[in-house]
Amino acid sequence: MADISIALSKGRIFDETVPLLARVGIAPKSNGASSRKLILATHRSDVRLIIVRATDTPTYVRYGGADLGIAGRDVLVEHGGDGLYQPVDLGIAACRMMVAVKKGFDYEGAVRQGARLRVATKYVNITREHFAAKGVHVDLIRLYGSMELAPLVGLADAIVDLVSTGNTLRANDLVEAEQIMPVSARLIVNQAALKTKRAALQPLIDAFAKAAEK
Ligand code: PRT
Ligand code: MG
Repeated sequence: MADISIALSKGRIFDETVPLLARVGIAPKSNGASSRKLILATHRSDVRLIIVRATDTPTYVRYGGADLGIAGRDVLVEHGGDGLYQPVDLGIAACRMMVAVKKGFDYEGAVRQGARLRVATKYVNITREHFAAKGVHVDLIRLYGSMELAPLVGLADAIVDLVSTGNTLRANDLVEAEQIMPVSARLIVNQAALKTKRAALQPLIDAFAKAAEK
């Protein structure tokens, strides 16, 4: 039987994928969250899990380092889902991509007046496209984390980041100004593998689709 590898990241993607995998009939042999291993065997001898950085998942799958992968829509849109088959929205790790500003900042007014906005984010491509489509001029400030800090110290007028509970924004006196898109994790598939290993992959893809529908 063909060997199948599934790339996914630690943290919330892993945690929310494990119950889905269980419904598909796959259980990791070791506890992935605490293990330092980057390749995890499962109780199905033909299936293994590859642990990667969230932003690297599409790259591993595109170049055949893994046959399947589980990646957030944010990562797929920002870094490109080109060359990947994306058959199933798994509905897990759900959140939303938002523009957020400091409480009291008149975002609508700034946009209406055609002001030049300074926007801090790690999602520079998504942000550029969003504001270009609105005809709003922005100065993009690329950050790699803790975006919430930028408006508080005067580095930016707005940030673009993921929001789930809203607790992080609230804790930092920020408010949601505009939604850019809803985000959830997708099953992604290497296109060549789908041809050469279809007999093994298609039933797994179908099982994921079934496990994802509630
Ligand atoms: O953390 P690390 O630097 O290792 O990598 P990562 O941040 O890419 O990984 P991880 O595990 O944090 O996120 C992986 C994927 O989870 C993302 O690509 C999203 O598709 C998805 N996801 C879902 C989220 C969130 N919800 C989320 N809330 N990713 C990040 N967040 C962060 C957000 O950036 C903000 O800092 O959580 C904070 C806000 O959460 P609330 O609940 O306070 O609103
Ligand atoms: Mg994170």
